[in-house]
Amino acid sequence: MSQCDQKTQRVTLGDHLMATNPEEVKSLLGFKDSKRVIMIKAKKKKQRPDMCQSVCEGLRQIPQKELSSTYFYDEQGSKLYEEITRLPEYYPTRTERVILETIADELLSLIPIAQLIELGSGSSEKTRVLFNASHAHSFIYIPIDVSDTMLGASAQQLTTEYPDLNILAIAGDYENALHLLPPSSNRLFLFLGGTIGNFTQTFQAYFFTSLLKQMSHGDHLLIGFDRAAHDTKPPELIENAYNDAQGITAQFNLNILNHINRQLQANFVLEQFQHRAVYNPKQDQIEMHLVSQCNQAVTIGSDQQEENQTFHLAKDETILTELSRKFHPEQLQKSFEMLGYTHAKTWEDANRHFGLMLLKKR
Ligand code: SAH
Ligand code: AVI
Repeated sequence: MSQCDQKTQRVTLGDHLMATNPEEVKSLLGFKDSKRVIMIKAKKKKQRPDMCQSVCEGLRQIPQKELSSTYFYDEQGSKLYEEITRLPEYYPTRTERVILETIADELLSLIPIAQLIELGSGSSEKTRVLFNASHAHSFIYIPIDVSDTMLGASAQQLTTEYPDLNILAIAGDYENALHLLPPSSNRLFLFLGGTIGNFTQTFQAYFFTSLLKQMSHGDHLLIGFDRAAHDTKPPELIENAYNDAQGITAQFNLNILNHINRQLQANFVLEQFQHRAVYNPKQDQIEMHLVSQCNQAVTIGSDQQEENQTFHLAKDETILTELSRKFHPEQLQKSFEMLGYTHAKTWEDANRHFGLMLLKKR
């Protein structure tokens, strides 16, 4: 178990001792001794490409340039995503919330939760359904998110709304953060919003295999998934969710270029790109692109930097920014069983637009 020492603001996590930087914690969270929240930053455990390397590799790719959808989520990107979740066209968030509200009591009676760990927690908006349904907050809530400003602000807000809730907020990439989890049994891992759809099939298999290795007997995983088009879910419903009338999804898509410009001193001109999102019925996925409006060159890194790199885009050439895969529940269940998970239960809304799948370690 973790020991959160409020006075020293240090967190002991199994074998890892992470000393938080108190100034950083204070500025991110407005931390007060009375608050039961600790925020830590996950350090890189593995040698993974940094942002510059990943962006340059993606832009070098032939024939399809691409950027990791993780780079959507700077402060502005997280705010735009929150706006998306409230759009009339974007059905996944409100549908998932309805399912959560329906199943909350049943779920909490099935699992005696010691830790509630949320991957890609964002604003933790829907997680409140579970906080509201549980009478005493005897578990530790561990939100993990790469967007540290959103994570900090949400954790702070939660302490106000739920004064007896202990929160260990981990800022960083899922993979790095998972290595920092305090050992425990009876953990419920949450992966909501359909974010599993933003993983490629290969990464999905790799990621959930490593997660399973970390899970103990009695741990569960609850996955929110968006369903593929079917008899009562026309493809247009899915496509419209990514082409809203107010253009918020377009802003969200273009913001990835702003994030890269700022972080990597790049010079993307946003006006020279256009948002495109199409549903590919053969692959059951939304493919989101930025379409170059002219022949252009983009430089990553400033002139003063030795290692700057220039990339050329032809008119109408696209950069793939996101895949949002949609699922058939039976296939999704089978893919988890093949990895070694046991299927416990799947719930869906009345229209079968969205689902929640509960899995456990065999
Ligand atoms: N779970 C929330 C938010 C989904 S949006 C919901 O259901 O509404 C996806 C979230 O995952 C964002 O908050 C984003 O910052 C986070 N995220 C994206 N890539 C990540 C990564 N590699 N590691 C950790 N968090 C990530
Ligand atoms: C976070 N994720 C599940 C969203 C999705 O629907 O794939 C991100 C998003 N992209 C465009 N709109 C919303």
